[in-house]
Amino acid sequence: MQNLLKCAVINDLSGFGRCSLTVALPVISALGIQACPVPTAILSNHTGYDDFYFEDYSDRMKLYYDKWEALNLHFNSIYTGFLGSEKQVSLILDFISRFKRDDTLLFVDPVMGDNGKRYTTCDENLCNRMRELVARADIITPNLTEACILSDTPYIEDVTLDHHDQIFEIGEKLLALGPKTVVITGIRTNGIMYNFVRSRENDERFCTSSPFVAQEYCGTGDLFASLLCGYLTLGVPHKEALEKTQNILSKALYHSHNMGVPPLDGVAFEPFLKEL
Ligand code: PXL
Repeated sequence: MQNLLKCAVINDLSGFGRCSLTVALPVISALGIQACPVPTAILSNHTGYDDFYFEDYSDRMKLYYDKWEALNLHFNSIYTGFLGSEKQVSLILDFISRFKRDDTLLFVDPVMGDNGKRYTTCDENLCNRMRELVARADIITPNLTEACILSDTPYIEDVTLDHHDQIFEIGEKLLALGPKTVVITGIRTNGIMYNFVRSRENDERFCTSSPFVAQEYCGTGDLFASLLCGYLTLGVPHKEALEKTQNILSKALYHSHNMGVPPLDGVAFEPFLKEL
């Protein structure tokens, strides 16, 4: 009983379009970890579609996790993703003060935007307050858009190899905000996808790479973060966890592309759950 791992997943529930909780829960469960959701918002479908129903869950979250505190729950990891409002930063900091122990991994995916643009639900105040959460994290996994917002750097449109030093500098700025490890994800350069890692742990600074798979899919960042969070919760070291994450992600992307899955519908990861 003692050894069973638990991960609290603070993210939105989007009914259609694989992202956030509909990705995190199956992936983390398939890795043998109990996945415990705290919804931040409920949507009919993610915000990439032309229209969606959106209900902010901020006013209910405390009522929800108060009961968890009464049950004296603690978690081996806390994974935060999409936030429905700025107020949720305070709620998550409160959640951390109640449920994080010294050995709990705090994994923050600062979901704010993509392709140089903020998501429609993410205003400037939310972006600013996201830094408070980032400061507390063991690991953050921004894409380039989010890394630029957090570090107050202009977005780099078409990344070439010449930009790579600049991206490591952005990683340095993000590390200075307080997290222990920064992974800037999904940097496409000349047909290769790179992840840039900068960590206080062993003073690490390295890139991982994998071939770009023909098509970009919504929710790719969520699949990446869910896999990585799961492997790190299991105690897999950074580099190996990233390799395992990238391996499954590439297979799921190839499969989605081959099956003609519409990019908005997200990465079809389901056939690969049994490989985890
Ligand atoms: O995949 C990031 C994400 C998460 N949650 C919601 C989103 C998006 C991206 O569009 O709309 C609701």
